[in-house]
Amino acid sequence: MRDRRLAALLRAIGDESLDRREFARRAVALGAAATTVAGLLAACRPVGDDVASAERATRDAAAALEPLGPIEPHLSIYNWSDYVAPDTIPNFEREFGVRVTYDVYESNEELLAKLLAGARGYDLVFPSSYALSVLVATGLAAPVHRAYLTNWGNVAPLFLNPAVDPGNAHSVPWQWGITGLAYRADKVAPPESWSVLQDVRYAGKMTQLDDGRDVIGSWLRFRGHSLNSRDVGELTAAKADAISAKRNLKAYLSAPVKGQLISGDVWIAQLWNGDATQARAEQPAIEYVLPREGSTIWADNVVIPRSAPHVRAAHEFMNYILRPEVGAAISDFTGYGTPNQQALARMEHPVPYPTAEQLRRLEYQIDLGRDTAEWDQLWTEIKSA
Ligand code: N2P
Repeated sequence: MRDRRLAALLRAIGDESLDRREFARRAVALGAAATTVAGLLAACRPVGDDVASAERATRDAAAALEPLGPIEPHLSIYNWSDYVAPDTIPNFEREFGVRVTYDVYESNEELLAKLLAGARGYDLVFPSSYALSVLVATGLAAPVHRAYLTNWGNVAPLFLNPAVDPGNAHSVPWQWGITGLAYRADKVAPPESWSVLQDVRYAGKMTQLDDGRDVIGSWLRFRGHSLNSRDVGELTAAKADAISAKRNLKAYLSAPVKGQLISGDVWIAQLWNGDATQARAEQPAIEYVLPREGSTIWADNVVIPRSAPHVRAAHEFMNYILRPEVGAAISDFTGYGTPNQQALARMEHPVPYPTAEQLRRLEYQIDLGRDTAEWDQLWTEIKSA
């Protein structure tokens, strides 16, 4: 039934009686996962759509040169958890006279689901590159008025002009990091391979991220494949490996696993490097490794949704975090890498860029387009196995 209704919606986009944003809203309302919706949209790109997005880009480029109104007294931020320094928000509120509402999420899928379902009210969100490309393609990311970013020159050249957002027309780089294994060095030897998650000796003491891209990606890498694979055979093997590891897992748990690593309830956790650094500050026995088969390197970005009510305050915040001392404080607290070259120079614990050897084992996730639905289905099957 749901599939029939989705198919009807898809036909409606095809004959242009429904626009893509309305399609996304209705499909999510029918219970389709956000990533599935993004995949369907990519798959059914109607004739003329490239023209439509080119027209939007031209309109946006012109709009980005227009002056913004005065700063609003509110700002609503929707960010990953534990991804800002404790004083970043209070200092901004005090200096700019803006009251900030701050909500958190744990995955790109959670963010995309909200925005594709038509959530309004957020002024700033923080997608990883592949999720940014979905927001740009669906027209959900607003153009950045660069004239308001007087600190833009602090961004390291490496982070300028990413393929997913040419010219940084809709985004400001935020933090970068990698996905690996955090472990309790007082309990286990350094886990060198993703296969440790299949080791029954640690059953009940291990977790993987609650994130289909990261879980399936780790098992693809384990067999020597790209973590962006669309090959049915490779994906089927990844599913089997994920399910065999799942028998040993305490849970699929993302950033909140830190508490359990600290308490010793969890000994090995698939985790992002900065969150592991944060946990280590409280429990020095927590170490971190990049498994030998390799993993994800990612860059997250600050984006203003097109429906944002406080666009000027959002720009002031973007410019604020580009200050060297503010950027340094954020990365010193989060444990992640900063794309701000002036901030890097001031950090107490700078996160160095991965070595050439590590980079050979690291891959960026890309938007899977029409194959997103296949991945979503696999993740659902793994979670319910
Ligand atoms: C911070 C989350 C890191 C973001 N808790 C992973 N892209």
